[in-house]
Amino acid sequence: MAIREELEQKVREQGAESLSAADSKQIYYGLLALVKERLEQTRRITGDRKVYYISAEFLVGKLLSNNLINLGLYEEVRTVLGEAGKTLSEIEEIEPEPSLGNGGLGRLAACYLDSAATLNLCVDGVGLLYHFGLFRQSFWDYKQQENPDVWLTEKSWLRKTETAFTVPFPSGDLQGVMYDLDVSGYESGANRLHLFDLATADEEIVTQGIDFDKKDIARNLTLFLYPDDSDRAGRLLRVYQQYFMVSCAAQLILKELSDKGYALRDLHKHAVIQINDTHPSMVIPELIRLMQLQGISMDEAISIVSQTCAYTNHTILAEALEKWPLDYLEEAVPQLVPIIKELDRRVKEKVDNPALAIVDENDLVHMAHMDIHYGFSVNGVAALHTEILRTSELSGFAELYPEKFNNKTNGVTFRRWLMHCNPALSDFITQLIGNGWKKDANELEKLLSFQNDEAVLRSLLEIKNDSKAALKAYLQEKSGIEIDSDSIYDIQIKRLHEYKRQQMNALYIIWKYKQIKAGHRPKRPITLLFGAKAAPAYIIAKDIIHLILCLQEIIENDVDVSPWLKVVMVENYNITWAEHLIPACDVSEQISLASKEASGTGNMKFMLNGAVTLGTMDGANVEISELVGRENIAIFGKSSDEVIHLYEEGEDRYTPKDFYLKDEEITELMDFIISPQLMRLGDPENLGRLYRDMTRKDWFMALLDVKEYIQAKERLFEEYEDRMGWAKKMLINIAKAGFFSSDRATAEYNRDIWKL
Ligand code: 26V
Repeated sequence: MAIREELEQKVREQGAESLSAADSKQIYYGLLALVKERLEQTRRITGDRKVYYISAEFLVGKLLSNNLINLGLYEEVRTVLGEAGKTLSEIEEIEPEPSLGNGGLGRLAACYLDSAATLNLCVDGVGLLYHFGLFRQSFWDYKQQENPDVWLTEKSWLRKTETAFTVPFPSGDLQGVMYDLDVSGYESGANRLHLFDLATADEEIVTQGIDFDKKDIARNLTLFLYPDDSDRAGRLLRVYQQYFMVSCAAQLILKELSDKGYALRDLHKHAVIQINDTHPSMVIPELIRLMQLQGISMDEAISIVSQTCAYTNHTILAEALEKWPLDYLEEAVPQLVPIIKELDRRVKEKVDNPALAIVDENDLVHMAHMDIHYGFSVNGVAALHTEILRTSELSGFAELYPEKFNNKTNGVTFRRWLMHCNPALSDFITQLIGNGWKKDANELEKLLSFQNDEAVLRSLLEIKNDSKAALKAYLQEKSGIEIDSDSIYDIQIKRLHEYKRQQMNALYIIWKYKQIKAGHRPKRPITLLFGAKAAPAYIIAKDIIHLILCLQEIIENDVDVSPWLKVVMVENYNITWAEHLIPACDVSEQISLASKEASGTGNMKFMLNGAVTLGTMDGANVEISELVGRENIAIFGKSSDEVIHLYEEGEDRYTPKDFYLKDEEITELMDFIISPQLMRLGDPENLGRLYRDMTRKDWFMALLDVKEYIQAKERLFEEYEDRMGWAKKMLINIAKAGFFSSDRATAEYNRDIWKL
């Protein structure tokens, strides 16, 4: 049946008279039913060998357009809707965004599932079905508030399956029920994302905001992603959640193996488990435990599991590298403790180096160490990151197991991050170089032949202007905020973390505010856009949000400055916001302290959409700069080597106080944070704490790079005025983005690790 008739029928089932009379809700649910049927008919990717990508996060985003594109229905549906006087974006407004992730780690998992299906690789995801996911952020009194994100609806893309597993806990057994999401590939077959829910989960136990009884695991296990871990009960809950996830995953893997008729001993021949950061690390002892229950010896179980598991490291930040106190594990997962101790004993027998132990002298269990000893592959997520792992953070391991270490520079799916979020640019590219880039992203390089073509460059600028106008309209509708679409859009969107240095960007705002106050107006107005959630217990991160929101307000109400400078922090930043912000961006802020950002993936999405990066030599920025050349990116700040040396120098490595006191300009910027003007508007406790932290500790060295940052930013804004020159930079960035396709990254995982 043609899509038109099929959709007519589906909207009637939703109670509409006809498509043209249907409201957005009826059309959305009609399309949902239609696309779900198509997905069920889509060929299932199968294989004798299969990857299980286990992750605490899968930030899949809204799925309607994504599935329409992949199933080849996008254009037709766009046309049919257009004839009925509707747009796809109106319809998508109805779809709730699944709240199953926090940031880059989860979004990367979603991109890889998309690419694996596209490349016909048999890769299923395994994770948890969080009822309220990551909290919903709102602002009140210039502060972040957290509330449950109610995203699960009666009708959704999820399919409840018959599969359920029993997971043993000291307080009794709990049931995990499997829900599936179909993962379509672009003009290809489909894989699945398996999400386990606790059969007895009870949303009613949530009381105030996101508070609930952390000890009631029989009812709370799958309610929230990353529940507050500022107390012991919260940290134990994280362990319970992780164990619930990996036990369900391990049982699923063994069940599928036996359903296919393979022997348990052949697990490593038929399955690869990709451990996405350390949240799923307990899958290693859990698999060993389950194999032992089926009569396999410890020796053999260890050997098989070690040939099955591969670990991806996504951070070198010490505080993010999970280390669980042994007594937590004894309380939460006592059945794993003897196995973990045995794994540790074998390590200690083999190597006499306390730095490589699984259980350290303080009885902390280093999850990453277990992954490295008992997995066959360890990969970093960008060239620089892997290099730092090899030579510094994990050097002892790299010496012991050089063959295990490999790099897989991250990638993003161009279906979502260009074709879906920026159809005008996508169509324009196709008009210039044909369709081939959609399957082979390297073909984008063909665009380079247009770098001096004035008509092409003008069109690029026009497309950008249209996206900027679209963002202006979207912001107006969503938050009533008015921005100037002729201004430069400078955007920083990512988790809020001190190492990402949103606070340094805030210092720029203060600097620019003072400049304008002193009569130095910019050539063109500047709009600085932010999007970021802070972990609920991360106090300084919340103080930084407070500062930015206060600055937003002060500037808004200052008639001298507001025509020239605008600060907007969007509420509840998520994938949908990113899809609106990224196409409209002129300047992409990637300003982490060098060596701290493992890769970044937003940097890739911005580049692909023709933004110019303002960044440090960190993560994948390094590779971006090598690809586009120094004329097409603005690099500033200390290098990762310099930063690593500073940290090695210990206590007196770097003293922010010196920068603060010795440089008048920095003194002025910092003092503004506690000026009467700010303290009157904001909360003196929050602002005072941030000021003290930044002048005394400044662990991520914002004051070290801030002056160079301001200069580099000003220079870039100057360059923006050469419109043709800028358009050429845009074109070169787009043309060189092909390397950052997740199709390339996934193919490399398969070539070097999965070997499907
Ligand atoms: C760690 C923790 C520690 C406890 C509190 C909650 C929490 C949540 C997430 C994590 C993992 C942090 C690792 C992470 O997200 N890394 C990011 O991975 C991206 C994909 O590889 C990469 O682009 C980013 O640079 C990296 O920060």
